[in-house]
Amino acid sequence: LSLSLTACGGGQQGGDQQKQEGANPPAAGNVRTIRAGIGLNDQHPQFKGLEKFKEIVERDTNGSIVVENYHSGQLGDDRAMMEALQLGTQEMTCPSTAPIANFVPGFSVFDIPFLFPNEEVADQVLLKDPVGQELLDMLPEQGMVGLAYWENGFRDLTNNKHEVKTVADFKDLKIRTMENKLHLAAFRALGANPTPMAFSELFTAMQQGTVNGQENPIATIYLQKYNEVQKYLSLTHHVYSPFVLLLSKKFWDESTPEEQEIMKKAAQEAGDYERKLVREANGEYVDDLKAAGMTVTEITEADRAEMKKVTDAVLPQFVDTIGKDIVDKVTTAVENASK
Ligand code: TF8
Repeated sequence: LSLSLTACGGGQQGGDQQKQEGANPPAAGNVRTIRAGIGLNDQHPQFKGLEKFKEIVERDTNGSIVVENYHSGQLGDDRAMMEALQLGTQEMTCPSTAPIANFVPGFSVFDIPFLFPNEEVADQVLLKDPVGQELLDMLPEQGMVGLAYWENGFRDLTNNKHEVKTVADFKDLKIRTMENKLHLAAFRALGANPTPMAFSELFTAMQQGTVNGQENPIATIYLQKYNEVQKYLSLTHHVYSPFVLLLSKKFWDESTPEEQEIMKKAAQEAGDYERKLVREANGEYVDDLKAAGMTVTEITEADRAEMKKVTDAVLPQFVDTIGKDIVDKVTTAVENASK
């Protein structure tokens, strides 16, 4: 019975006319499993957030939905996992918005360098302004449902060649970026030599010198032990990366309205918890990275403004792809939240 229910599921395309409410509610006693996979390791707050999600969902559905969490790319990299969600062969993942932009280009609005001045403004735009939900609403036609924003965080630059303080210092650094066109263009504009690469290949690439550097939030740099292969850390804060907790549309459509409500609420609660853990640990992680021998460089406001000027120049070529409407709504929301 459970097999036939799964096989009859609504299909991954948004165009099908099946009503969500009636779509294949689980038979009594039928347990369905969410396999959730992420690229980061189990020490990262993101994994602890998934554990929280599991706890809430299993409790509130009385075990009709079971959650199995996988870390360190055990189920594949971001792109492979999103494709598996579209096919309905995996149920959940939690990528940064930058790789999601390859599926829904509007999410690239968050790739605009130096868009958010601080975490409070990011929270306001993502969690309170309607544009946050408007972007999530674009996911179902790609076979995915965005349950909530979580936090990867402000991205900082590491490398093993020399200290990076100013725009001039990016020159000749081979930097791994996420698979995202705006990131590539921004680092090229800064004078670096960027190369896109899946996260799972990054550590080895740094170790073997295929790339000189990378950029990720402090928690990732510390918990993935990048200090073992990188000497210099610059607190550039050049991009704020949200995570989105994604569920396959197939699993969503096969859930009852009650289960959908439980998953949505659990995603938000676990996200609040995850955000709190990320923020609490940041300061400590910077100290630990210094103690581990990294040279940590603060960026002056003047140098950051110079970097922004350089990266702003590449934005016009991306406005049409992102959607002018989305760019305007997000920049207005940032302005309002910054007042
Ligand atoms: C990256 C991202 C990653 C996440 C994660 C692996 O650099 O920042 O942390 O997308 O899913 O690839």
